[in-house]
Amino acid sequence: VVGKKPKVVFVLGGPGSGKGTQCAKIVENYGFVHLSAGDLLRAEINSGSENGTMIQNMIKEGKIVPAEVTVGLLQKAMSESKVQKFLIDGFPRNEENRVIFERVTKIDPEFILFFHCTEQEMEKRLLSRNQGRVDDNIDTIRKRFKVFVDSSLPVIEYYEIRGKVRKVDAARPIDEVFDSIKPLFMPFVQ
Ligand code: UP5
Ligand code: MG
Repeated sequence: VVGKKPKVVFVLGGPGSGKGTQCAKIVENYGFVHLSAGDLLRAEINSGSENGTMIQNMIKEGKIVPAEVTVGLLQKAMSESKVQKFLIDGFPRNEENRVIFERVTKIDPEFILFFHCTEQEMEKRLLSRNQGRVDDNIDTIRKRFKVFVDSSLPVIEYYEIRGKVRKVDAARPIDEVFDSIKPLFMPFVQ
């Protein structure tokens, strides 16, 4: 639709901090569209795409897939959506992700929803998730934590300096976390 610039909230936080869980609740209550970069990459593996094997190997090692691939999937999903309010979950994960997304889409996020949680709690959650994810084993979980600290926290710092980060204590029960983020989405109620 002409003149309808998409509104984007980036949802970031360590592996198992509860990004997907809270996004589902935001969708129900505030009419956003949830785009999990990880889910889009896993769907790409299952579709038998030529990038599938490469993506699968990166996820198994907890590494970040090249930005062109992820940004391409996000752009496609955004262009196919009628609603233009997006929660982009688990992205951007590094500087390269951030820069390429900005260059390709020209979108400046409304804010960054940052779920803060201890590694001990996140590890416990991931090890008891039992959804058959190839990266939910202790070896890969440790690698994911390291990549988060080394590559993703600097992106959060980038936005922090620009006053865009809304930090949430994600170590609390699901409903308490959700109650604390509701006020952030009130401005988006039509
Ligand atoms: N749970 C949730 N909230 C809870 C709470 N408050 N109290 C108690 N339990 C809670 O939650 C995880 C588990 O904890 C669930 O069982 C839930 O019930 C429970 P979830 O909401 O799934 O957490 P989430 O933060 O979404 O965890 P996820 O494992 O999805 O985070 P990751 O960031 O690790 O995974 P993602 O899918 O984003 O990425 C996976 C991989 O894909 C990456 O490692 C990378 O290899 C690749 N990737 C890229 O390369 N580029 C990208 O842009 C994105 C991904
Ligand atoms: Mg998730």
